[in-house]
Amino acid sequence: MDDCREIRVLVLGDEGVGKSSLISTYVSQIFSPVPAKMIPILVPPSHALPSVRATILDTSPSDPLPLQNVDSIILVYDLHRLSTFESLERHYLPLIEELNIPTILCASKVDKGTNPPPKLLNLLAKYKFVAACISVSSKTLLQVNELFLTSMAIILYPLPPLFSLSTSTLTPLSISAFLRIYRMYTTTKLLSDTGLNEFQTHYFSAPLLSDDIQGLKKIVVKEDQRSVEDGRFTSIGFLNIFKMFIVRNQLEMPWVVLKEEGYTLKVNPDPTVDDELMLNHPENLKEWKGRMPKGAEEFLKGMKEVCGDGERVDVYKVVEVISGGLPWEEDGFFEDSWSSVGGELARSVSSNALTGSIIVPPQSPTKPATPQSANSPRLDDSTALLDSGSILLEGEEVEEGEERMMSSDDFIDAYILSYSVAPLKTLQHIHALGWRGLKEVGEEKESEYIRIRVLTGDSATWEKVMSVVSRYQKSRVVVTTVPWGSSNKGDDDDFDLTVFVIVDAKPAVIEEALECCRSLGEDRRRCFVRLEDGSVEGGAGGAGGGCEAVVKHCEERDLEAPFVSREEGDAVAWLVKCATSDGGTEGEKRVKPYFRERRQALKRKKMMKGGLAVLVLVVVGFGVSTFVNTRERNGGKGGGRSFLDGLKDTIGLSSRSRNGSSSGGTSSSAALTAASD
Ligand SMILES: Nc1nc2c(ncn2[C@@H]2O[C@H](COP(=O)(O)OP(=O)(O)OP(=O)(O)O)[C@@H](O)[C@H]2O)c(=O)[nH]1
Ligand SMILES: [Mg+2]
Repeated sequence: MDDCREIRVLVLGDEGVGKSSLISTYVSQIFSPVPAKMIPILVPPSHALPSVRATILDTSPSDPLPLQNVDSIILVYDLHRLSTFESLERHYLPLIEELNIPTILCASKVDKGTNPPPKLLNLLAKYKFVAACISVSSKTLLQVNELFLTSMAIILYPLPPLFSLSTSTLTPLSISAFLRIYRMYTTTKLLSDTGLNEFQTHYFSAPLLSDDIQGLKKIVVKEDQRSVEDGRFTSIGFLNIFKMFIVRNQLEMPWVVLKEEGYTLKVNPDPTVDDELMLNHPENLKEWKGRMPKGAEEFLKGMKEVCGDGERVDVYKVVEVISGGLPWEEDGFFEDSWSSVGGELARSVSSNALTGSIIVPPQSPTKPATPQSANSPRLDDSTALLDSGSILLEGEEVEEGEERMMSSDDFIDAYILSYSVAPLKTLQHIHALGWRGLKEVGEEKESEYIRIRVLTGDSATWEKVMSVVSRYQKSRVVVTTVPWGSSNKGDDDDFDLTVFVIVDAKPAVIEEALECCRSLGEDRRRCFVRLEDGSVEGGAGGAGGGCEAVVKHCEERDLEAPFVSREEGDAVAWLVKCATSDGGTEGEKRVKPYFRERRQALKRKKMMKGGLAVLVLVVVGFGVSTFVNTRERNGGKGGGRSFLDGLKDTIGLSSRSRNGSSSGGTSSSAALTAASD
C-alpha cells in the first residue's frame, strides 16, 4: 500500500476551446491533431508531485456535466472568442459553485496573440472556489505542464487559505502562522542566516549555501525594503519569502512547513467562504501533569528579546500570532478547566489586563480590588498572598493601540497563574504563541515553582477560585484558593501542599475541613491555618479560638499545629517550609500524618537494612576466612589473608574472626553480635 492520493481532474469548456489538445499535449509533450474526446488519462506520480496519482477526464460540450466525483476542474476559454469567456459565468461557474470544486481558469491559444484580459478579477472575487488563472498555449507548450500540476496541487496545497488573489496579499491567518514559525527559529527580533538554515534543514533536509541566502535576501529586499535589517531577515522579510513562493505558484513549500507545524484546513460549510488554516495542538499536551513544563516557561522568557526590549515584553506583539488575546481574555477560556468558578480569575485578570504591575509582591500591603475584599481575611498584613480578591492584577486603563509593556517576570507569572487554573488550555495557548510543545512527555523537566492549594469553606469572599503568584527567595509560589465544598478542586497531585484555612470557626465548618483532611491521601502534605483579624474576642488561645477540634485532630495525627495569622510571622515562609518538607528529618514541618511514627519506622527500616548488610558481609567474610584458613593450613598463599583482613577491619571484627574462625557456629554468633553493634 502506498500513500498516494488519487485525484480526478476534469477539463471543461465550450466547443473548440482546445480541451482535448491540452490533454494530449500534456501527456505527449507534442501538439498534434486530436480526437474529439480523449479517453481518461492516468498520470502516475511525478517528481514534482510524488504523492498524487491523477486521472484526467476530457469532456465534450454535448455531454451532461459530469461533475460528481471530481476533485478539481480546469475551466478553459478561448482568449480570442469572447463568447467562450461569457459562457463561464452564464453556464459553468454557477453549476460548479453548487459543488464547491476547486477550479482553475485557463485562457487558451495565447500563441495567437493576447487580447485585453476579460474582467477576471470580478470572477475571482465572486467565485471563491476559483483558485488560479493561467494563460496557456498547447501549440507552443507554454504553461501546459504548470496548468496540470496546479490543477493537482490545489487539492494538496490549496491557495485560498494562504493568499487572497483579489488583494494579492497573504491571508491574516497565514501571516499569523508564518510569524509563529518565524519565532521558532530566532531568539531575537531578527532571523540570522544560521536560523534560516535551521529552518531550511528542518523541513527540507538540506542546508542553503551562503550564496543562496544572499540571493534570497536580494530578491525579497527588491520586493520590500523592510525585509532585511543588519544583514538579517526581519519578520516582514520572512513573510515575503513565503509570499514569493506562493506567487510563483510553488505552494508545496509553504504547505510542507505548515503541515509539519500542525496546521490543517478547517473546511467551511459555506461555499462562498474560503476554507481556513487551523492549528492543531499536540496530543501529548493532554498527558502533561503537574507544573508548567520548563520549555514553556523558557519560551515565555525568550519573549522579552523577540517581542520586547530585552527587559520587558510587548504583549501586543506576543499575541499577534493568534486570533484571540491573552488566555484569560478569551471567552470561555476557563470553561472545562478544573476550576468551576475560574471566570473570576478571568475577569480580574482581564479587567486590569497587563497594564502594569501584575502581581502584588508579598511584602507590600495591597489595595483591595473589590469592595468585599476590603474586609476579607488575611494571613498577615505584610503579605498579599492570601488576601482575597486583591491578589491579582493591578494596573491602569490603557488606550486602544497603546503598547502594553510588562516586566518579563510579571509576564511569566501571569501565565503561571493562568496555568494553575486551566493547565491544558494555557499550554495550548503557549503552543499557539510559538512554543514547539512537548517532544516526549517525561523528557521535559518541570519548571521549579511551588504550588499550594488553599481550601476554604467560608463566606462569600472565599467562594471564588483564584490564584496568586508570590515570590519567596528564589522560588515562585503559586497559591490557588478553592472552596472546599466545590465539586472540582483539582487533582491533589498537582499541588505540593493543601492548606485548610479556617476563618469562621463554626463546628459544622470545622468538621467539614477535618473530613476533607481525612479524605486526603496520607502521602499528601497538608496544614491548617487559622485566620485571625485581631478583632475576635476570646483570642486565638494558641490555635484555639473555637478551633480546639482542629488542634486535637492535628495532635492525634502528629500534624503541625494550625498556623495562627495574628501570632505567627511570615506566612509565606511558613507555607513554603510546609510545602517542601519531606518528613524525613527532625526539624522539618510535620505535614503528613503520623510524622514521628513515619520517621521512626523509616529509621527502623534503615537499621534493618544496615543490619542485613552487615549480616551478609559477616557471613561472606567468615566464609572467605574459613576458606583462606583452610587454604593456609593446606599451604596456600598470603594474598587472600590481606583482603580478608581489610574486610574484617571495615566491619570491626578482626580480633573475633582471628580468634575463632574455624567453626560455622562461631561465625553465626559473631554475625549476630555484629548486627547488634
Ligand atoms: N493556435 C492554437 N490552436 C489550438 C491550440 N489548442 C487547440 N488549437 C486548435 O483548436 C481547435 C480545437 O481544438 P480541440 O483540442 O479539439 O478543442 P476541444 O475543446 O477539445 O473541442 P471540442 O472537443 O470540440 O469541444 C483545433 O483545431 C486545435 O488545433 C493552441 O494552443 N493554439
Ligand atoms: Mg475535444
